[in-house]
Amino acid sequence: MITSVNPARPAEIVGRYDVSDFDAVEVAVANAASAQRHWARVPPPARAEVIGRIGEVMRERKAELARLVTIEVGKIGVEAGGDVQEAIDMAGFVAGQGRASFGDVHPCELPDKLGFTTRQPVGVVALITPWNFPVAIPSWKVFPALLAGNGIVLKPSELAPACADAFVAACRAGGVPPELVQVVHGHGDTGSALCSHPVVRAVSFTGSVATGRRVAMTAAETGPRLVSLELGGKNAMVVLADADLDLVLEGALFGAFGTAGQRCTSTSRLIVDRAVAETLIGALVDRAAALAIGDPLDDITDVGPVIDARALERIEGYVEAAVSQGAAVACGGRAVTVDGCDGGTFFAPTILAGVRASHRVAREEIFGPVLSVIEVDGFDEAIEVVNSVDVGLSAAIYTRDVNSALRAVDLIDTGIVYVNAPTIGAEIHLPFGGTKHTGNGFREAGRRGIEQFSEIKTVYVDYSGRLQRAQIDNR
Ligand code: UN1
Repeated sequence: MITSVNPARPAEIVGRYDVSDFDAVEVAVANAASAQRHWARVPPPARAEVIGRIGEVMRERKAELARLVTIEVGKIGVEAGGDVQEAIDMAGFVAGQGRASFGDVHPCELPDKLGFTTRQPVGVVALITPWNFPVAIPSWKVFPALLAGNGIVLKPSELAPACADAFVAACRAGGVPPELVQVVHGHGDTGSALCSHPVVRAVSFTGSVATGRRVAMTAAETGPRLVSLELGGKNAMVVLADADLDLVLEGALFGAFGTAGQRCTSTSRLIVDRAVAETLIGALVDRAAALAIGDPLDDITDVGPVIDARALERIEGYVEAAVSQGAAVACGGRAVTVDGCDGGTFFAPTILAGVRASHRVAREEIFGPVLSVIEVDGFDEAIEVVNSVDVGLSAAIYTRDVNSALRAVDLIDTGIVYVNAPTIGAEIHLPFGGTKHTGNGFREAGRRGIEQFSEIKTVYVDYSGRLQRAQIDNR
């Protein structure tokens, strides 16, 4: 059994779910496979209409879904609404793609011959999603996979099963054939039964680098299969000496402490030119210390809980390690209790000053409201520090100088770069993903979001009525 609880009040149970064992995975895959055979025959514009209707259902249910996001994963109201809105936007975008081109037409080197490409479904896809965007991230995977004509088995995080069930209920209410989208609940064993199932042809995973490696290995050992990975970040915001510091302040607070720092795009390193560091740290500390930590159902709350006690312990461990390596806690740095939220796992927005690029806290993903400030001398050192980690999801540069901004865009090794905006807040019609250990080359969302769920088919049509040999008869 999985018990999902409210992280703000862990005694409050959101739901209980049976763990899907090997047999349950077997049934889910078989059902998805049989429904997929019919779905693959539905023309893409008709599949797209269903996806559009799912978006409408989610719009009608937005408040209800957002509330579930708040009570299951602890997001404050506006951010929970944003999570659901991201899925609604994705439905609209993917629905439009149902009438877009699925391939290209090419001239052929021989007369009376045509070449074109189209896309075919891979079959049954396994989608393994994290708890931190419990509606948005399933939508990034489910909608493109549906448009591509696949059957789906979704394995959500064991920390957000209720949101996944509500997401799938909306899909069915929108008209998805009931068997086509299956959900299995569980931990690593359920995921690995799914990833190694012979009928599952593609696996799409979002989560940590360590789990991503295990998923890829399991899928490869019994594959090959298409595997797409969207893994960790260690996202940096660079502040050059000429930056608009008021803008930096707003961006850093939202990037680092929005969603209690639990986005894979959260700003985790503030790489500041020494010339402005003291002023900036002072202003940041004042503002961070004034953020309201509390029940995410409460409108005045800025920062809700972290997901669970394990996360709290991990975050505390990082702060201790930073201090023992010579950093200073400029604000926060500790767990806090909130009235009316017994056992809630809250951590104060934390700024660590005097962090060096080599410190553990500057290299590993923390996934909590902790911002490490690293001081540098100028542009070159800033870029070197940005690129000194082994992941590359999102980065930001604040400067008023267009030359520095665009040079940074060229030199920063991440999948997403923001200029004068924080590291969070990607829009769904642009590609999302990262370099180095953040991923394996795929991008989610945007026009290419469908690539991980479909195979390109190259077609030659010879209407000459005779055998024509390429590379021979025309030479
Ligand atoms: C994630 O943190 O896993 O760019 C996804 C953003 C959101 C998505 C984040 N639109 O911050």
